[in-house]
Amino acid sequence: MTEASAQAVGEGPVALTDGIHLVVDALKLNEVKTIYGVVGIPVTDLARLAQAEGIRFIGFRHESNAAHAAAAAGFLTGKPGICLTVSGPGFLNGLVGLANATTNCFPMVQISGSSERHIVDLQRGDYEELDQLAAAKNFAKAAYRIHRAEDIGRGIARALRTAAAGRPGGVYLDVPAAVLGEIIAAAKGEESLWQVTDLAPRQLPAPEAVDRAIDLLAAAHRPLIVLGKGAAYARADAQLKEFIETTGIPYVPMSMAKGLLPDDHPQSAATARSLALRRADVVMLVGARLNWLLSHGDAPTWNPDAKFIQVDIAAAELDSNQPIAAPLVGDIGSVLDALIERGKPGRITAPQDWRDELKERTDVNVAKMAERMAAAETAHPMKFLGALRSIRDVLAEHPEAYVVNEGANALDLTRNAVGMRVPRHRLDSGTWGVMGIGMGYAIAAAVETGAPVVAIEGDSAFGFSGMELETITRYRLPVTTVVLNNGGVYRGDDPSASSDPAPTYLSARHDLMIEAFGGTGYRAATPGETAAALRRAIGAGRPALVDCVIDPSDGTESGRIGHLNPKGLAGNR
Ligand SMILES: Cc1ncc(C[n+]2csc(CCOP(=O)(O)OP(=O)(O)O)c2C)c(N)n1
Ligand SMILES: [Mg+2]
Repeated sequence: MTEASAQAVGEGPVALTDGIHLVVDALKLNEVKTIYGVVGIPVTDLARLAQAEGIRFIGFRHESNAAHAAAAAGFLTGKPGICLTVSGPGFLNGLVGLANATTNCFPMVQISGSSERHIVDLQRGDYEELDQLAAAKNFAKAAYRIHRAEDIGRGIARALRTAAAGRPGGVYLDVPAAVLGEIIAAAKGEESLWQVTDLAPRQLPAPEAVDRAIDLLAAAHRPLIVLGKGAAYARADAQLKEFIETTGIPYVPMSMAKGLLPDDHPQSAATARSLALRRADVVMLVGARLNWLLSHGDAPTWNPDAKFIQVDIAAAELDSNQPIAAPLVGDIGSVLDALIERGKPGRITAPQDWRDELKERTDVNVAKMAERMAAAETAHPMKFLGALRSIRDVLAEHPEAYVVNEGANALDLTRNAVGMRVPRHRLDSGTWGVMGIGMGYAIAAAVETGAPVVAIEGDSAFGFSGMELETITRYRLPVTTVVLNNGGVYRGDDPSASSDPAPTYLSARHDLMIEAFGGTGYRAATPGETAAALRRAIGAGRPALVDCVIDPSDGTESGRIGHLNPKGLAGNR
């Protein structure tokens, strides 16, 4: 029970509590360890009390970054990350992170204070007036509002459950200032709280659905498994490895599924991806969606006769783009258990000629990449691949390090160049291709795991959350930011059409930025300097930034997705 002021009512003093205490008590009861947020009216005392009660409060410079951090915490822990925002604009700033979490299926709850309902709803012009619940509904998995202090326990339970169960996502929880300030009897308050049991219950697939999928895989000439970040989130690492290795089926990991099996695994077809997608006749999607990242399952990226098996917790995902010949609805761990069990003894074996075909292409592509990287080694000014070769080598000494990655070329090239060996150690722009996740994700990875974090950032991408370098240094987090600084969005040498800089041009000494906050800045102009700086920075375990000076002419418009730019009269740019 919360220690609240006592008040004489009737026979004797009655212990009291208020909305702020009840929110903190409910979060503690549900084992929330950290809140990511920005304080102000009406949530400052809430943050203070949470901290006093042993919940870590990480105070950010901008709510967007706090919300991204909560989302990453959700992905990394499997429990909803919590973001706290103030009313109106603070709430709106957080909404990008909430929407991004929902798009990526990360569990998080954005708890926001809000203004007086009787003023907001008549639009009388309150401080930070906004109909937040109505706004959030469009961008969240669900949105709820608490109207009475006695409903705080229910509201938090409902939000946590909705965020984590089934397909995870971002949930909005509106707590008006009046509710935070409402005083009720402490006993009544305590009785109103509960702990959610079995936050994300297992969901087993039907046996006939499992057999249908096994029959398809067993008859396939060129089977392929595609691992999405849902597979990483499912924490079914051992089952995945067993299923893949006993069947011999080649697999392609989506970017955040890298490391589920080590990237140099002999069955990885990551470097023969185009061939694998174009030729596969039976494709099993595991926690991966047929969205734009997989060309919606369409030819010519895919074999038009390919049959799809889809493992997903959300039945509504099936048939969203292509007919799903064998739906496997359930949690990925349970589905894999069933596939392994019912697939015995050896009902599925990937044909050797298909494995050889992919292996041959993989070997060729790996050799090509090694050549390109070696050629970049001596290039001056430094190329992306020159810096990345050094980064790759230093990270190989630290498989425990988390890698955060965003940008265009900085994203595409890092994804291919830097191998991952451990599950759930890579966080990136994800399904939306969003810029601005960098520092928020890095902070969450450091806070939740205590492991070293290396954020590999395009110079434009970094700028979206760059001020959080101060947060990183204030909390002394073991985060090293590497900025691949080619002087702009995509590249830094675009001609300008006026006396202003070109729209894509940027200019910054990021190494000096971190120095202003008390961190260590490095400037690296060669692959050797990059390796030395990164090695020292990770070894020191303190906030650092390596500004890598990259040739401004190195970089492709929009990286690998330039074809998505509208052509119009600009024609064949
Ligand atoms: C929130 C958001 N705003 C804008 C964009 C458009 N965008 C895509 S990549 C990118 C930056 C690319 O430049 P940089 O990070 O320097 O990477 P580079 O290609 O130069 O390595 C931008 C602004 C986006 N994806 N997300
Ligand atoms: Mg750039």
